[in-house]
Amino acid sequence: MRIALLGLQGSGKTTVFNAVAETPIDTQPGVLQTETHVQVVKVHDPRLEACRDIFEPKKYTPAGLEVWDPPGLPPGTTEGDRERRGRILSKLRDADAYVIVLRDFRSDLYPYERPERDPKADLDRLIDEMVTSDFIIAEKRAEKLRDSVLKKTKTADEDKTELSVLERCLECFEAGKDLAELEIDDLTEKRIRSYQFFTRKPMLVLVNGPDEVPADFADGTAIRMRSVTSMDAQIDAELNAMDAEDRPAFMEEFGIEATAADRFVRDVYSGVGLLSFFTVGEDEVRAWTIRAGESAVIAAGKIHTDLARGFVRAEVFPHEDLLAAGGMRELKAKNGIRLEPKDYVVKDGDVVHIRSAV
Ligand SMILES: Nc1nc2c(ncn2[C@@H]2O[C@H](COP(=O)(O)OP(=O)(O)O)[C@@H](O)[C@H]2O)c(=O)[nH]1
Ligand SMILES: [Mg+2]
Repeated sequence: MRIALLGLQGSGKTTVFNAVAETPIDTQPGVLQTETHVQVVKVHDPRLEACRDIFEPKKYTPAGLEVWDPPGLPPGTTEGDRERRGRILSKLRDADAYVIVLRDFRSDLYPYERPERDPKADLDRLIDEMVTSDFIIAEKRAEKLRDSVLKKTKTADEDKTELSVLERCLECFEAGKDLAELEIDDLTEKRIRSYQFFTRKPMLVLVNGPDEVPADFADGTAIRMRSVTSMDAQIDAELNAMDAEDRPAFMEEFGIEATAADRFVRDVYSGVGLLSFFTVGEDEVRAWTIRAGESAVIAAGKIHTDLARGFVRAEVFPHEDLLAAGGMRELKAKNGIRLEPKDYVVKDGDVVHIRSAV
């Protein structure tokens, strides 16, 4: 899962990144960021730790979310700003979900920007940016396809189908509707996936500043936000930079119930609709991330594409059963392992071992 932080310059993305990253990076506020920082944030999971205690495996691998911290979107309208914005947005398209970081503190860092906070206005502006960007991509492609259909080129039939899908998307944009609401079949879904539309992907809001945000903060926006949370990233980044043994006292003082990384993972899992399944054994105990509702063959593909290709059956059991039995042998003796077909819907906390013919 690739989660991109998305926001205006100076909204605090890099500070949020440093609050959740295992190894914080050195930054200079106000210096133009050119690279995208990437780190995997581990999913701390007591259920997996309990499995580890049973096997004492050679290798222990928690699930991870890949977090991207790209340069911020420049607010200006100059040609240079437009180009930079286009470049950043096009790179961001490859992410699977977005956490929109909004500035909820006063800042004089960028003199051409409004120094007062107005996170709602910034959110509307970012959404507008994404919808416009999606619209342009759809419109450009549609134009090409119309041309091809008209000229009855070799691919005209295929192009006609693709065009009809795009036209539905364009209608959606024009009506100011969320592309996520568009109901399409799996085949059509595959077709439009290649466009990497922002507005078809899960979006979460993170309001960065000292105040709590009301739950209805993002109500009525043009794109539905899957969740809204707040973070005082400056404080959380400081906390994350501390030695682990100094953290609890600091957390207590500031009333922080869990580390920023844990809260971030929790929000992304629930907002995007993710779950973890496990593979266990003496060699490795490991967690994997999939979307709720995904099947055993998709789970197999996460482990290795060969396992999906040669999928025969999945051996499945809830990890709780393993913990209760105390070991694999005991679980087998109780007939606690089920065999499931390709379309079995994997549950959160399932242990899944794939039998494959390849
Ligand atoms: N007061 C306050 N300042 C913050 C907060 N988060 C970030 N900043 C400051 O805002 C500036 C820009 O932050 P940065 O993370 O570099 O923003 P980015 O451009 O979105 O990556 C820095 O000077 C940060 O110290 C916050 O929660 N409160
Ligand atoms: Mg930054």
